[in-house]
Amino acid sequence: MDEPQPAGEAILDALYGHILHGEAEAAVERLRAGLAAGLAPATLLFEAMIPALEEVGSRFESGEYFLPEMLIAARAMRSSMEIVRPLMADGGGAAAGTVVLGTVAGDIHDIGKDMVGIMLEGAGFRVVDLGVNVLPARFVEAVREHDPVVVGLSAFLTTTMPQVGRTIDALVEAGVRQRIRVIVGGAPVNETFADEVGADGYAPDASAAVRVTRELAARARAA
Ligand code: B1M
Repeated sequence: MDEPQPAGEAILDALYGHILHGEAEAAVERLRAGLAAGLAPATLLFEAMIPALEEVGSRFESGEYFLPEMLIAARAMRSSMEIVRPLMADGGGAAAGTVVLGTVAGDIHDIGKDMVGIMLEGAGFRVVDLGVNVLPARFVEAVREHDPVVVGLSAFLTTTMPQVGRTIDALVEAGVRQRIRVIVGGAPVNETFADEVGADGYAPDASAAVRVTRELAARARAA
């Protein structure tokens, strides 16, 4: 006979399954049940929601999932993130400085970028989120408008990675590059790529993004 699972683990398993299968309403219901049972928002996010999307990616890669499955899983993730976001982003304002954040041109993935935004807000940064498919000129405009300490660029496709370099080039050409620090991230991006395109920092995930952004902001203040 199977061992009975502790309530928290059963909730995490169910939430994982609902996101994996794109069952948005059931996912939200399980998420609420998890919170009511005392599970931390970060536990629900990092131990159920994100692993589920990782599995979606693996199934897409192996041909078991197609675009519709990926879309409905993303929709279930989004609905769940709407609940988690206010619980995690309670850093209380702009004390740490402003970060302009966006997914580069040609790329419409935003779940990972949004998570970085949530964590940065939670760490006390004011986040100006430009959304997805952001043209280099829009980043330049946002730097002029919001005077950020750090600009964060996300790219999730190998085909959109070159847009990271183009965006940094546009910041240089517009004469605003020296006022800001640039951090880059997204699944196909790595440290070597970040160095090649002239970024100041790279982070593999949202919590590392907070650490690196803090370091970059501290360096900017000391300069
Ligand atoms: Co897309 N997609 N997708 N997709 N999708 C990937 C990225 C892919 C890896 C799937 C796969 O094949 N395994 C693959 C890219 C392959 C590649 O180029 N290397 C892929 C593909 C091919 C595509 C299409 C081309 C499919 C098609 O049309 N044939 C298409 C492209 C559309 C476009 O952008 N032009 C496409 C479309 C979509 C959907 C619309 C269906 C949907 C997006 C929904 C949305 O975002 N609103 C989708 C999804 C859901 C995925 C997967 C399954 C999940 C992405 C995700 O949200 N992951 C993804 C596979 C995967 O990632 N396993 C995949 C969870 C998220 C928490 O992780 O995004 O890595 P991640 O973010 C992390 C880090 O990267 C980091 O922190 C985040 C949190 O920890 N990070 C930063 C992110 N930004 C950062 C910025 C920083 C620092 C760290 O500093 C500023």
